[in-house]
Amino acid sequence: MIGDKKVVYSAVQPTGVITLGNYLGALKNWVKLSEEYLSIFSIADLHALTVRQVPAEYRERALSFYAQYIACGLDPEKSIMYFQSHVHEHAELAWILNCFTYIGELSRMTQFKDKSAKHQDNINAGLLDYPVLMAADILLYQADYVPVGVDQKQHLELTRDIAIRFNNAYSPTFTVPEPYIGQAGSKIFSLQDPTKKMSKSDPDANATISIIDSADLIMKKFKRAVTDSDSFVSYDEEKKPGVSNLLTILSCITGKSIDTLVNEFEGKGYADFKQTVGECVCEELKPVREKYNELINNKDYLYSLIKQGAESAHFIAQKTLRKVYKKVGLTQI
Ligand code: ATP
Ligand code: LTN
Repeated sequence: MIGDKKVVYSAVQPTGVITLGNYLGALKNWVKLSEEYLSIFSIADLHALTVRQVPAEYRERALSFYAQYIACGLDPEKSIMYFQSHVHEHAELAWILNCFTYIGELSRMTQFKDKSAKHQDNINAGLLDYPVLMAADILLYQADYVPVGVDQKQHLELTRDIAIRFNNAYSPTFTVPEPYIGQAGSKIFSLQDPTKKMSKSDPDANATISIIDSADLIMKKFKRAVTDSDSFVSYDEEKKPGVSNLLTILSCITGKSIDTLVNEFEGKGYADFKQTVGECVCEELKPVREKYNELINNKDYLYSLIKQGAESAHFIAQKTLRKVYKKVGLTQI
């Protein structure tokens, strides 16, 4: 809470491309929530340094992500939108919270286990500490709700534990946040291996849809999407993960229930089904792509928004950090 307003906070790391999974699992919900709450969204550019980045590309990508946030419907005049690295309080609060987090808790995190298996040559301390920085992001802004995909639920639970631990050790300091996980789009799967989540950094371009892919490319990717050897549309996550994933995507976009969609496709084959899913996704993403193309050519405008976002975020963050420093007994001057 800030004043009498409930706060929504979320972030995405600027890695790979923003996918249909990120859009349906997170960004679409951000837009919805931003109409009702004080909303703060960041580009988690410190987080993504846990994996090696090429500096010049990284800078470009972060800017592109910011433009994509706006293209998805977020309004920088209504929500606070900024880069994590522009608000130094994130790193500072993370340090304090490190002293309230146990190594055992961090080493149990699924994302840590997955990422360390994937980057065996670079299992750095940042990878382990990642959820503490995420807790700092959220707690700095006294967030009530954190809209994320289901894969981030575990990090949210840890954030809550850290907040409660700190509040109990001193006095109520942090709002204890709740995850906001939209039902249908909480997990969208890869188009090539529907047992794996659709991931921003998947090296197989056919496995993901970028939210700024051209219509042609989107149609091609859906045509190539892995299904199964049956020829009827029905929902069964275990036996028909590919078809079920396409049904989820279609349901998220059209707002129709899975049952309604299954009825609509009765007697129709996979070719028709994939064509419809592809067309619906193209239709949904057309305005996003158009708005993005307009924005990305106006860099001065984007930088002015980013600066304004950093100032607004900093104003809130420094208040919380000052309170925390005082509570733990650091000398105030
Ligand atoms: P990476 O592959 O680089 O780890 P990612 O695709 O998992 O990235 P994140 O930056 O970790 O993306 O996530 C951004 C937001 O999108 C988070 O809220 C996350 O929960 C959500 N999200 C990511 N992938 C999916 C998915 N496949 N389905 C639904 N939501 C998703
Ligand atoms: N860890 C998240 C990205 C992220 C985030 C956050 C999400 C960083 N800070 C704060 C919500 C709130 C991820 O990997 N998807």
